[in-house]
Amino acid sequence: MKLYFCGSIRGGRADAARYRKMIEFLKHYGCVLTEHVGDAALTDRGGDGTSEEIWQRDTAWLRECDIVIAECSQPSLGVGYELAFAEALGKPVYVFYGRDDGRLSAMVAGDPQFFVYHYAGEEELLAKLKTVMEAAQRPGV
Ligand code: 6IA
Repeated sequence: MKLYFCGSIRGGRADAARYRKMIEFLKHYGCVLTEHVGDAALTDRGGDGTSEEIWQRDTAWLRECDIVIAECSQPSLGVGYELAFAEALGKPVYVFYGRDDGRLSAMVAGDPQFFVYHYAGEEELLAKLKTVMEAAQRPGV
């Protein structure tokens, strides 16, 4: 299975360690195309490559992937764009949000095509991620 993980880069790196934990967990289920999103060395300046190169590569990976998993606690224009792009391609999209503040964008929280999961703490996050991935692995899902 090819997984596309979305997390904030230029939107802010406050949750980078959480992305890394999610990516390490997701690697048990397949190939995470966007492993760099959890890279501790990656700052909100966005790393190497021009924006055009990043867009070309990431949209190619979105076309190629089987499933999209996004951590949306830190608002990010790029993640919002990726979610809409994935939806237009008909990809299954799973969104995780770790705050209980009702501030997840209505354009994500209200999209009937997205599967949105709220969680409190890492243990609950990983338990919900496990449920999602086990279901995604079943034939016909
Ligand atoms: O607007 P943001 O930068 O917060 O958008 C973050 C989202 O856009 C992530 O889910 C990524 O998939 C994508 N994205 C943004 N910047 C990059 C990037 N920069 N590389 C890959 N995807 C990106 C350079 C990273 C470097 C390690 C090569």
